[in-house]
Amino acid sequence: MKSLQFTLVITLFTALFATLQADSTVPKEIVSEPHGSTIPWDANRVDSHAPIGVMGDHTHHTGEIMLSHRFMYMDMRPNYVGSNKVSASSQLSMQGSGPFQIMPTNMQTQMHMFGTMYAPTNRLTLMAMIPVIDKQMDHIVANGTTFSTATNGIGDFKFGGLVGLFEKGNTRAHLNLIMSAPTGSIEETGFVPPAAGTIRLPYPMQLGSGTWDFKPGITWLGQGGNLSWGAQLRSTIRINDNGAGYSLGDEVGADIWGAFRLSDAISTSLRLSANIWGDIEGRDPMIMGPVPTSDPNNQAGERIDVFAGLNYHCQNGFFKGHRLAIEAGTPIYQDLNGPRLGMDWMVIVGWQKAF
Ligand SMILES: [Cu+2]
Repeated sequence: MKSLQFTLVITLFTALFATLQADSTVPKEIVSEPHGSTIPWDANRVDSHAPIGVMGDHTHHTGEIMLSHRFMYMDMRPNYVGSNKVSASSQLSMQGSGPFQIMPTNMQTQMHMFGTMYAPTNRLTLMAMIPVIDKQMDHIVANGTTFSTATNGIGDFKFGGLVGLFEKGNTRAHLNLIMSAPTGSIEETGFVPPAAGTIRLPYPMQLGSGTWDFKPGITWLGQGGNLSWGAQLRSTIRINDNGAGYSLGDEVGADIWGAFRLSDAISTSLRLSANIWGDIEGRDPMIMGPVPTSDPNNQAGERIDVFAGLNYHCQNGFFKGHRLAIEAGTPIYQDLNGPRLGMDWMVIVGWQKAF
């Protein structure tokens, strides 16, 4: 299975280089053909950037550099079995009918994502992102006591290219070819009172995947009048097993959004985000315990979130060209291989500036 994925990665990178080769010989006029009366896609519009929660949504013109910083806060609660909410205590052996000695009750994830983009040509935008992550999880024990664990540090470094596919009138599309390097720790430990010691913490508290991951996707964008819209299909393919003996589940996701331009500087947006991810393959022998977060078969799920957002693109003065954006979302559907904590709400704020 892993060698099949490796072949897929090689094939896609070959396709990338073939595209770049072709790029140098295709005149610009053929790449973008203005369509009669249609106004061409405008990269300077406030809503030319997708809602801030979408990554790799836009490309840049030759020579442009962009810096960005996003902050994300996510609150997870309560536990789900399938699409049903269940109380933590109902899953405990002494208080409920469940098999567990420990249950998570809620989790908070904070992430700072620092990013840079650079376009060597109009057809290719390179990008790199490094996250700094802070996680904390509260638990209840079968005897009624509670405790929390926390981890923090850098996550997995992501880098790659966005390759223009076409630009036709007021629509355009690009490929997202992103790799994730295993720079995040998968050996985070914490003091767990029921274990009476410091042990390696369960999978959701680790900071990285530990694997090289390929994240191919495709993004499509359109504009018309004061409206804009877009869609992105994305995936995460774990290429190898990590040093601890497992790989996180593969993922596929899709986003669709629409934005309305209120002025040259401000647009509002609505986004639907659907995600499906698999269980863990293999297991880390250091991660164990009578808690569902330590079970490799207790991780998979699917979820659809709805987000409302605001983009701001400063038009004049000292901060001309700076972009600020915010987006907040909550699930409208989730079905989890639980018991497992579900997402309750999240907010993302971001700053971007191109030079
Ligand atoms: Cu950018």
